[in-house]
Amino acid sequence: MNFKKSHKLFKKAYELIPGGVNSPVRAFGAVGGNPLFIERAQGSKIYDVDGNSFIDYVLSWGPLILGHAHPKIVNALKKAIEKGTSYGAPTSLEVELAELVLKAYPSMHKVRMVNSGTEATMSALRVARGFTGRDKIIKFEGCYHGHADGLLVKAGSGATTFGVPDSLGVPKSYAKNTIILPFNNIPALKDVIVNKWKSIACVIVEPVIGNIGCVLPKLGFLESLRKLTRQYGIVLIFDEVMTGFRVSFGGAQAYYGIKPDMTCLGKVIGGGLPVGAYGGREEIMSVVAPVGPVYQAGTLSGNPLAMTAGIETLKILSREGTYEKLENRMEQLEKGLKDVAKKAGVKTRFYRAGTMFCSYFTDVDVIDYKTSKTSDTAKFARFFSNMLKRGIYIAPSQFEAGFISSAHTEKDIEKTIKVAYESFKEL
Ligand code: KE4
Repeated sequence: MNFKKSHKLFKKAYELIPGGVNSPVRAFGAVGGNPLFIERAQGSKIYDVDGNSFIDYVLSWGPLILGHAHPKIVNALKKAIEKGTSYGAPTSLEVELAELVLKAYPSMHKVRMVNSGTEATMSALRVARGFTGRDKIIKFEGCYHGHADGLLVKAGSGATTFGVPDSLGVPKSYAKNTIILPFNNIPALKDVIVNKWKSIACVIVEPVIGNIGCVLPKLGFLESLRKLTRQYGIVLIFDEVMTGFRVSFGGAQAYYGIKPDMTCLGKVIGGGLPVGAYGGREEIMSVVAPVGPVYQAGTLSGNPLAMTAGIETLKILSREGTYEKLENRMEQLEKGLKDVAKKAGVKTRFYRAGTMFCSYFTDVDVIDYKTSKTSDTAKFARFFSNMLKRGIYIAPSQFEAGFISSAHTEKDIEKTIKVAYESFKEL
């Protein structure tokens, strides 16, 4: 494979854009080499500017659960765009998507559309603080909730990849209101809540952590989290920007049977266009402007194109059989990857929730940020490039989740498993 045009473009981009990318993890910093510049994508495949094709397991970091350029979404967008792109006024599309989301997430009585996952979580925190009158928040080490200042305190996404868990530029005054706890550790959580509950507005959590790879909640962890937060009047926020419609149609909350007070969504509900959303119980959402005193706004929030893509996506996802097909493909991939790693004599730990997954190069059970760091990232980097040169595009960082779509065929998975075997052997 040659990547000449990508390299040329990267050189130019590097002069114009910080690191040559519009989001850090895309720079291949964790795996070495230069990022590929993508020309187009279709179904399970992406095609770079040098004409190379890859089976894609990044899927724009989760949104494209139906694969790239799904014909129904493309056609719906073509019709929508002829009616204009944004009005800054309410439309029936916002009502339709809100209805679809609230039906799938009954823990929410009201939902507000925004333009990214970051906006969703940032707004949810402000609402929780406004509702409780308390200032502190609890998050878990390794969880990434977007780049709002108070959340970039031991973030788990790009920051972990670059080994800089805190971000410069976050005022100490913000960080002091953020309490960081280890995931899956109830005693630590209980200790903080029992002693500090009067100042704690909310706990925000990725119910399955997708930003240090894929880390599952231990049995009872989410239940204890729910019980403790309810007991002390602390708002429980499930950040389902990644897990929403991915772990199951109803997200991790349906999968694990937990009812949070608020939920943040993004990615899948935009069908590949910029969307985020936050919502929750009636009484909590009643503090949101213009009804209540907590302000939040957005020029393009609920814009007709993003709503159209989201509506089409959720309609197709809600169809009988869609999740069974996704599950079958995921099982095939999981079994295959585990088998060939073993056959090649490479120690890995594989985790998945619904159709998000991660394979760590470690023989330690990965249950939190600390144990995720036992993975051999140099080995991961070699595995990444072995897969890439054979036409398989996985996340360019050990500390990211992989995703499949309903466009991934049995043959795609067979090819992926075969290439993974060669890539493991070549390590
Ligand atoms: P955005 O602001 O990137 O739309 O969403 C932030 C966010 C919030 N919550 C969770 C659980 C998330 O995973 C994310 C964003 N995920 C990363 C992937 N690790 C986006 C990829 C990137 O930053 O380029």
